[in-house]
Amino acid sequence: MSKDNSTLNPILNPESKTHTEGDFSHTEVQLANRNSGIALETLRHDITPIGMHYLLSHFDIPYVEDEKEWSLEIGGLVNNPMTLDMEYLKSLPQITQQVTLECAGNGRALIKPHWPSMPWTYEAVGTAEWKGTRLIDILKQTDVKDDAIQWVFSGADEGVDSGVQHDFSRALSIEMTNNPDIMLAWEINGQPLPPQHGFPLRLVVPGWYGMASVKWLNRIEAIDHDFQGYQQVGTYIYQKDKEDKGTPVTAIRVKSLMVPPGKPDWYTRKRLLEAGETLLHGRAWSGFGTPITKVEVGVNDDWFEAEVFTANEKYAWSRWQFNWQAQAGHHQLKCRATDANGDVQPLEPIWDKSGFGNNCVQLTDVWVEDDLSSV
Ligand SMILES: Nc1nc2c(c(=O)[nH]1)N[C@H]1C(S)=C(S)[C@@H](COP(=O)(O)O)O[C@H]1N2
Ligand SMILES: [Mo]
Repeated sequence: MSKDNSTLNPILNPESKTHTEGDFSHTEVQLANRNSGIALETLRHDITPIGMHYLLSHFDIPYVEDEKEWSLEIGGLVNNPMTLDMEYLKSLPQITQQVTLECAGNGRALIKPHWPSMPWTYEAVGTAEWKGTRLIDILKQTDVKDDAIQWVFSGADEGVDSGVQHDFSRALSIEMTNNPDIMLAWEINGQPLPPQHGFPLRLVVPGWYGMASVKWLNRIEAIDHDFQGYQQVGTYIYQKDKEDKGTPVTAIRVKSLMVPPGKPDWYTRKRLLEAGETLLHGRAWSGFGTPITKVEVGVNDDWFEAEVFTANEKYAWSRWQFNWQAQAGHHQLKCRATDANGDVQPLEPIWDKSGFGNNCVQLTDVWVEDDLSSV
């Protein structure tokens, strides 16, 4: 008997996604409620407070009652496979690093017609202070075999995407993992990782978009081929269209954001401001810890250079500020960062198919009144 469509499991046989006209769907709102972004005013904090850092979890957050239950298996093409518990990991030399993490899909909500996925506008970014141990020190103990070319990092969460069942796994080349700044982290901002950030153990790959920093890490495996897991080859690829082989998403692209000035309108988030001197400020960051060399502020069609306060730590965002004489009327404010490689944020988005890596300048609409007390 041939199966008609009504008997096909829609999770394992989904319709392929296409760009969608019109408003965001219920499904996108549902995703947005699970995966919160930062409130832009928290860009004021050098370190984003716990609970205000953005979140992106594809599947369910694993329930781990006690970190004593946890173990990290390291195997595959190694001469010395290991099973490590949290107590052992915490006995290793510790490092603490401030790292700005950004989701590769940040900015995707601006693509038109939109791509059905997590609809971030600007807010999928945050800076945390991670404590843990260097990944490379542990990997060295495994005596990896000569034919291994990649390490695969897997989390305890599993689910389905585009009909493919998998656990969340990502690979890095053996060469990449020689970077001593990649860490296994168990603390954020001085506290144990909360469930949503990967309790009890996660990978932190500084300078890369967030997908590389595998949460709920419980397996590391050395392999002798290019990893074909869904999160490696089925997504996180810059592709013009479905036919394009594309290039993998890796480093964060140079970007800046502004703390929206004045007061918000509750529903639209548009800004109301009184005329006069106004401090415009925000943050700027780039990939692989590349320093920010310039931030410009745009007021309508004019550009001004802002003052940049370079971050104390390599992978943390830098603060910038600019004094603006706000005059009555409607204005569009922008900010645009340049990094030490000479990379500059584009004024218009450079879209790939699903809206990855959109680092185009943020637009902030403000309405300025001479005297707010009289309105
Ligand atoms: N195991 C696992 N790790 C994961 C994810 C996930 O869904 N599962 N999401 C990734 C993505 S896409 C991002 S942007 C970051 C977000 O980290 P955060 O939620 O701690 O901010 O985690 C990454 N690590
Ligand atoms: Mo992400």
